[in-house]
Amino acid sequence: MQRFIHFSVSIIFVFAFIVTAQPINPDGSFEDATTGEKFGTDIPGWSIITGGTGTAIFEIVEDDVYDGSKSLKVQLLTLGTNAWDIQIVNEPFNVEAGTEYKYSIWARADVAGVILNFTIGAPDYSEFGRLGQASLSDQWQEYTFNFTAPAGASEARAPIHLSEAANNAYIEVAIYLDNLSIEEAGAVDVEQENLLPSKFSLIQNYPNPFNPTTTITFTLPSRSDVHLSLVDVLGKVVREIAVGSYEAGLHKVELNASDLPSGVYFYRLEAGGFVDIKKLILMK
Ligand SMILES: [Ca+2]
Repeated sequence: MQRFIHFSVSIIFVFAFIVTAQPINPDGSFEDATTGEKFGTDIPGWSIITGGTGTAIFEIVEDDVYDGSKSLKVQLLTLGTNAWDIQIVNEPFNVEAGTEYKYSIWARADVAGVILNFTIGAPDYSEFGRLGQASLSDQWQEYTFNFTAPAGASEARAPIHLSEAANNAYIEVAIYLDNLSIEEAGAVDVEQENLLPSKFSLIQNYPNPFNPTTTITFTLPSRSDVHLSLVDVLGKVVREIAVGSYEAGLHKVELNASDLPSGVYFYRLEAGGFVDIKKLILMK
C-alpha cells in the first residue's frame, strides 16, 4: 500500500481584535463651529429646531467648556407648548440594527435643576425611544444612557430637548452642552497588540468526522519540540502528523487520511512536557 504523508503547517499570529472607542456621531464637541449666536444649521453636524412659540438663544462659546475650546450655550426664552418645541439635533450617523450603543453627554447650568431630555431616532423623526432625562447640576457632569438600534435601522439622529415644562423656572439661565459622544457599548481604549498563546492547547479537529482531510490546531506559549501523531484504537501509531521544533503561536496542521480505512482514531500531541489526546472519526 502506498503511504501518503501529507501535511502543511502555518503559523498564525493571534491578534486581539480590539475596538478603539471612537464616537460615531458628528462633531459632538462643537469644535468645528465658529463662536457666536447660531440659527438653523449654523453649527456643523447639528440642527437647531424651534417650534410653536418656543424660542431660545443658541450660542457657541469659549469661556465655559468641558472639552476642547468650544461648547454650546443655550438660554431658554419661551418654552412653547411641549417638550419638542426647542431642540438641538445631532445630525444623522450610521448605526447597525441590533447593536448596542453608549450615549454620553456633558452638561451643566448656571442654576441647578434645568431638565434636559435625550432621544435617539431615525432621520424620518420616528424616535427609537426616549433615552433619558437629566436634571442638571451647576458643575459639568456626564450623563450616559445605552440604547440598541432597532431592526431596520441604518441611521440615527440624536435630539436634545430643552423645552420641558419644569424649565419655566429657568428662563434665561445659561445651559452648557459639550462632548456628545455615541459609540458602540463595550468598546475599550486599548492599543491593538500581538498576543501569543499563554498555554499549550490541543484543539478539536475540524471537520470531524472527516473525509479525507481535516485540520488540527494547537497552540504553544514558547518554541517547543512537537510530536503530533495519529493513533488507532489499538494504540498503534499509524501516522506522524507533525514532528519538529515549532515557534510559539497557533499552528494549523492538515491531516490527509486518504490511505487509511474508515474508523475511530486519536491524535496525540506532545510538546514541552504537555501531552493531550483527542478523538477523531474518519468516515469514507
Ligand atoms: Ca467642546
